[in-house]
Amino acid sequence: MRDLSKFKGLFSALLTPFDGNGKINFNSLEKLIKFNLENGIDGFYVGGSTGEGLLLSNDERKAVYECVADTAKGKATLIAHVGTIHTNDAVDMAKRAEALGYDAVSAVAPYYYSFPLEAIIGYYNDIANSTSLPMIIYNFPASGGFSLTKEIANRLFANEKFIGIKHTSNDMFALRRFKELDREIVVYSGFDETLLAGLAMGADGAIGSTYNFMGGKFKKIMADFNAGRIEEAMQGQNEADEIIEEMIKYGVFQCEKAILTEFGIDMGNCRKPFLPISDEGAKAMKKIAERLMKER
Ligand code: MN9
Repeated sequence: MRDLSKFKGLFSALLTPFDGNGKINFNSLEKLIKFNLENGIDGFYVGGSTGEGLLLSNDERKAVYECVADTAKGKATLIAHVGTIHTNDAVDMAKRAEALGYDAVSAVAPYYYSFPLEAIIGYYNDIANSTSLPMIIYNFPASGGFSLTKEIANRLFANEKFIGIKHTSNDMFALRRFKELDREIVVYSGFDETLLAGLAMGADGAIGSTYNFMGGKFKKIMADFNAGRIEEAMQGQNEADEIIEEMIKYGVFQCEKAILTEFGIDMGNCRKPFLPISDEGAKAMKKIAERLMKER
């Protein structure tokens, strides 16, 4: 039986900063990783939706893995998101993550072609069997139509390499059912705005984008929940949700970059076809950043 303790806790879905020419800004990336570590983040989920992983080339994705490993290895648990539409590319990235000393790999289901279930199961097993690393399924039904069920999960988890699910869905019923698979796995709450609900339904941890700048606030929500201080946890969740509600209006990743830039980490824009943040959005995020800085 594998020890899953290092996979529990609060994980930042790490953002990818870009410079004025649209290239990855490794200087800012390093600062962002260190900032997250200072805030007590337990681990990093690298190159996922938040990291614009699907807008990076394979070489860029590997370069980001490397920067994270150089800065945070031994200080936090590292999960490399290697998901893509192309199995061989995902395998290639998983091998790189293994060589860099990552703790696990993760992948979103292959998208666009509405692949049949057997193809999706084949993709996951091909990636999982290509390295010695454990595999975490990235269940994100809104991204491409594939929705993991307990029955499908039981088939995948017959392979011992599979250890967890990042559940980016507000279907809390499904989250709970995943905790009742034939063996113990880690389940992550994937939407920050419903972290507390996820915890109440048995999530072992959370992977999310807003932890890049509100890690401390969410660590407290988790600690309050674990100590049975539900009112306090609810208050913390509500404070975070007021901010997330504003961010959703203007584009979540753009807003996160704007807030962190206000904090002094130059994050740049998101990659096209994402649009740059609107002036109105930038103003709203400046206010939020000022408030958060005062709280610190
Ligand atoms: O990785 C993120 N998921 C997506 C987790 O962006 C699809 C979340 O952290 C959201 O950004 C966040 C805001 O909706 O919950």
